[in-house]
Amino acid sequence: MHLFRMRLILALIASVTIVSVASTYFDVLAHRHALRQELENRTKWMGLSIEPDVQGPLAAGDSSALAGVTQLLRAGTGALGIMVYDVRGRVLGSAGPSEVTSALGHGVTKTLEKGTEESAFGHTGEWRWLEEVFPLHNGRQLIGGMTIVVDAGYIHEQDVDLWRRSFWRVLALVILIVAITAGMVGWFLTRPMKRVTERLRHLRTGHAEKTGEPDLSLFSPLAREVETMAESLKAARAAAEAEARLREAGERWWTAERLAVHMRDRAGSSRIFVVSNREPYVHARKGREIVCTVPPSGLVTALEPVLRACDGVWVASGSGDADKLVVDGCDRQRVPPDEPRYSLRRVWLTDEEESKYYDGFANEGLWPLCHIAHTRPIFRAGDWECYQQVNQRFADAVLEEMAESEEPVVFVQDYHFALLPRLLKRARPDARVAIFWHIPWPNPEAFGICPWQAELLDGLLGADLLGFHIPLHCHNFLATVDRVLESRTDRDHMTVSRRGHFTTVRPYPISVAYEGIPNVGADGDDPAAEERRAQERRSLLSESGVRAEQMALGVDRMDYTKGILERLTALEQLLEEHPYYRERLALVQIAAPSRTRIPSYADLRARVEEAVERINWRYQTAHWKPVVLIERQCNHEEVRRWYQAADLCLVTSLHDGMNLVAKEFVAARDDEDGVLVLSKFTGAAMELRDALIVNPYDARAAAEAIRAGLEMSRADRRQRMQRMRRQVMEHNIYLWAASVLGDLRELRLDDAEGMDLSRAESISVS
Ligand code: ADQ
Repeated sequence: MHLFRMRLILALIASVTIVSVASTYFDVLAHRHALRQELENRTKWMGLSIEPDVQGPLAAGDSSALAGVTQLLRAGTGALGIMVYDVRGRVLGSAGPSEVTSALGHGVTKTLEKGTEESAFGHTGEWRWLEEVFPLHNGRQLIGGMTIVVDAGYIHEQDVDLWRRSFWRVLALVILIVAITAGMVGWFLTRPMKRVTERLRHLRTGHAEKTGEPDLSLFSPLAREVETMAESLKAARAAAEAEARLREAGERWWTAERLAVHMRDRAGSSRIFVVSNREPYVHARKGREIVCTVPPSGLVTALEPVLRACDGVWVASGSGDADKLVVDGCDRQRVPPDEPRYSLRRVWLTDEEESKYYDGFANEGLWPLCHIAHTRPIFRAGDWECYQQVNQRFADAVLEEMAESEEPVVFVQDYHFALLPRLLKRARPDARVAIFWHIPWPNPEAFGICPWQAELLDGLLGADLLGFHIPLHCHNFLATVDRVLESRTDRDHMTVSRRGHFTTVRPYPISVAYEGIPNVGADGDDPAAEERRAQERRSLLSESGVRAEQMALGVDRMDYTKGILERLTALEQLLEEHPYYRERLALVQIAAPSRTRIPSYADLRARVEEAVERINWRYQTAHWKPVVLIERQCNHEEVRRWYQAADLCLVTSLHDGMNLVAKEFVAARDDEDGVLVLSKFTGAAMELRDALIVNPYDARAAAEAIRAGLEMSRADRRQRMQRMRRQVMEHNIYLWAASVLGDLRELRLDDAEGMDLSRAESISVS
């Protein structure tokens, strides 16, 4: 850069100098010409005015008179010299310094020969002059000539002066231009280049954090390339580091990259098909534009790397109001929109289907059936009909998509598609089909109230692999099958054999996408981090006009299984029994509106709002109220901010398959602080043993757990959080996906091959 700068500066000096010298040269020439012209004119006037004084004595040939006249005229005009010649060129009168007069005479010969005026500039020694020669006449006859010599030295002096001034001007100009150029080079080139170099060096050395955006507007194509390269390098390095970490950790930890490689290596020629009710990309109209959003869902995080790696197909119901505008003639779209890697096939549901299959059978029937939350399931024959039809429509779509694939792998999601595994296997016995049941499976007595339990079980048993969150749900399922269907269940190996087809039942605890390295072993408090968290808490609470020293947090869909009312009762109990917490503790409940068309959900919302109002009315003061209810869906970043600012997170589900909020809270706590109060009726309670486990039905015990959490020592909080973070990291969502899909690939499909599955049409109920 120095050499470049030196060269640039030298080139600038040379070019500025050449341009300035040339321009000065022409200035001097023009100026000199003007001065000479003016001097010549003046001298001519002078000559004309003194001519009569000389003509008389010259005509008379009176040389002594001429000598006197020339002396007088010289003194009178201020000329340098005056000389008068006769017609033959002899000097008749002369006045002026001898060095000058002796050097004259050339012009007079010409004048006497041609009778013309002549002028010439000359110099000798220190003298510089203009010699103007006039012909002198007597009437028409040429009688001689007169030379007037005037001083022209000032013209030379002005030339020199002009050059001198020009020199200083050029010098000042060069300095100014060089300084400005050097500054501009530094600002626009050297500085950004330095930043780019620094960034590249950081990339090379592995510290690729952004060090502020270098202003590369001058070379934006280069900037884009550098940024793209930086991103790819960062991703590659992260992946390599993750790989190294995994090797180091004896392959205990899973990442998106490892999952993708793992699945690509094992997929062979099989294509992967995922079926879920919710789609991974939603297109919605926003004014004149169509915007694409990814709904917050752990499933997309887990399954997208697999689908990307194997160019799979995701079949889901189109829910966005612009979804139909972006699909092709076969209802397909390549996604992600900005880097298409796999296909999304959309199935369109009518309003009636939405209401009967989704709201009705799935959410008013199966949801309360599987959750022991004391909300009565509602089963309507019309809903069941519709549920079957929609399952068939999804099956048709999946079968169409996998028509060209050999031994396809299908991963079905959740209770919306209990019949799908059977429908798929019947048409494609070579397909490997897994279904994951995201909600609990109750005991056989509870499940037995469903009028179509046998059909549901038969549908599920079409799968080769059936996953639940925890072993208890697997056992409940096997017990239900035992009771309801004619089949052979093996509790030890967790399989069901029915008409020669085996279904393996396994627990796969779902999780979140946490890939960080736990800071185990780090010790001591970080007062700065504590202060930052307190600041964040104050700022978040102040948005609701509340001041409190401690904050408890609940994040849920507004669902009766989540125990929101029980949580409020526990808080009320705490405030009643421990007045100390009045004006000190605030519970922030973020509740995303959910299934709002279903009466039991509308009813729950009204009851929650009523309870919040009651508690607040009872305890609130000028700047404090015990409960802040935020009824909306927040984005991922917002939820994370709340998690990080909270002292305590309350998960009080009455019954929950897993509950991802508990794991999200743990994953968000980089500061290794915060307490988790967790219901014993969640799947998460099996894994997060360091949470304060509570029975949400026992308000007093739950209140005590909240108090214990708020009063827990920093060291205890830290130790518990560290252990929970390690657990979540080692059992993240990538491990979940790898386990389900890995097991599905490993299964032997021996008995399904070539079997006449049409015989399985009629379901035999034991
Ligand atoms: P859900 O019943 O939906 O899932 P959960 O596991 O708690 O329950 O996940 C809820 C998700 O929604 C979390 O990711 C949470 O962050 C998010 N969420 C909740 N309220 C929100 C809000 N107000 N704003 C933004 N996001 C919010 C079902 C089963 C569970 C099982 C999961 C996964 O009922 O038992 O754990 O599937 O299998």
